Amino acid sequence: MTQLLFPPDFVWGAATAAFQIEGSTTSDGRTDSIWDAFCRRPGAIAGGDTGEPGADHYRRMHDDVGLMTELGLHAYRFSIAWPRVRPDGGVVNPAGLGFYDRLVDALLTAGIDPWITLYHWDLPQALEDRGGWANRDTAQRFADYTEAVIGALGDRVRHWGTLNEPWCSAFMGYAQGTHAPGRTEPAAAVAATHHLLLAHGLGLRVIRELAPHAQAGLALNLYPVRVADPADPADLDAARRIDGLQNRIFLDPLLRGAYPEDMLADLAPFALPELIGADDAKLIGAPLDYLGFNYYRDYFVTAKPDGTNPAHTPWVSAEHVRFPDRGLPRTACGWDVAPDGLSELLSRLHRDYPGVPLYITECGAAYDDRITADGSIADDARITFLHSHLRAAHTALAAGVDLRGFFYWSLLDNFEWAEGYAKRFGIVHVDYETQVRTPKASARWYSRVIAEHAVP
Ligand code: PNW
Repeated sequence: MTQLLFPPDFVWGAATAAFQIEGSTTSDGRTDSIWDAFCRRPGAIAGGDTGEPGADHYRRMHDDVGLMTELGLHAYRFSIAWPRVRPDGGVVNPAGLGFYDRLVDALLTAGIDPWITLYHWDLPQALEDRGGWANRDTAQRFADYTEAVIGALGDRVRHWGTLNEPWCSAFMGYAQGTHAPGRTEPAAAVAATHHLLLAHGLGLRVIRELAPHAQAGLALNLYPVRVADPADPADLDAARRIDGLQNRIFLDPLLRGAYPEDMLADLAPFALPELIGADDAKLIGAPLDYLGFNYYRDYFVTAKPDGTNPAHTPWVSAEHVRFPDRGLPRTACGWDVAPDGLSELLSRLHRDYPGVPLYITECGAAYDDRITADGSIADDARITFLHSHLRAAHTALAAGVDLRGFFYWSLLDNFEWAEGYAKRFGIVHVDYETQVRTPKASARWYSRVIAEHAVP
């Protein structure tokens, strides 16, 4: 049997996020985030699910680190809950910081490298009450929060990420309204985009000052965009717009120092040019030690109408674009399985944004896992997904792309945002009644890949 070998220093990890796994949403001084509030809105979350019980990780943290050790993970990417550290966005809460202090120590003792994301979507609701990400001041509040976290953990943690998927925060949260805070105001989404990028820049400056030896970056969600009819100028324009709104509006200011001209023009009616302060571009474009990106699927786009007309979309200034069905296999989330897109995306980043080491900070799939009579979970579909995406990553490596690591999403089944607990992404199954953890077949498979530095 042939094997695809990965470099010996390639980082193999798994990822989670605070609100999705922790539970204990009122413990030790934590107050509401926008997700706690959004979960109370009737109809917002499938099944009426909330952040309780999560995977009860707040109370089972030590067992979960034990699980990571069993799987042989090199690195664990997790996020810190802002409303634990600065409840209501206000003064620092040592009890909330204490949890992460113990988690970091447990990981270091186990020889697992902590990769901390500062913002994975749980803005304190009190800051949303003052305008949320549509308010420029929230970026400064993020810098204050970053200062508290780096002050407490910066001596031990080597890898930091400011934001996770600012596209989701801005466009699903403030335009489409399917994510917290559930607003449907396109101009607020555009403002949120800029203020999130500014928060990244201000947070990065704090990290550079307080932890000069740390590696810092962030995680974008990037998608290759494929055009339905390359001979149709309207379809080509649709692809340009979606690529701009999803990928370039973040990549360009971060890695080239300025928003793309076409996005500035498309979003002029939403006042993007006016939002940009004198020093913003420099802050946002400060050098990164790595670029993380989350890969789930590609997009297939057309400008041809399909008879639908959604009231709210995340696609500000591209509301007419449609995503037709190509008949590809899909995950339980209805997302097309498109591993080729991963190697393409890696090659594009290498070509268009050279010089920055790349990490796949999330990649994974939800499937309707079934527990068999003997208690095992034979999630063959997830293994196939993982296998094909790791092959794609290897293809890019072989082509010379500077890819340094891969984090599976997710370590544990967890709260899948608007989909609630119904969608399971874990390589470890969680029984939400008993909180019993059961590694799925995919966990065993991934564990062997890590041990052998190779994909069969
Ligand atoms: C990412 N969408 O979220 C997040 O970083 C994770 O927290 C999440 O659990 C994972 O991917 C799986 O979904 C997304 O509907 C959630 O387009 C939803 C979408 C995209 C990304």
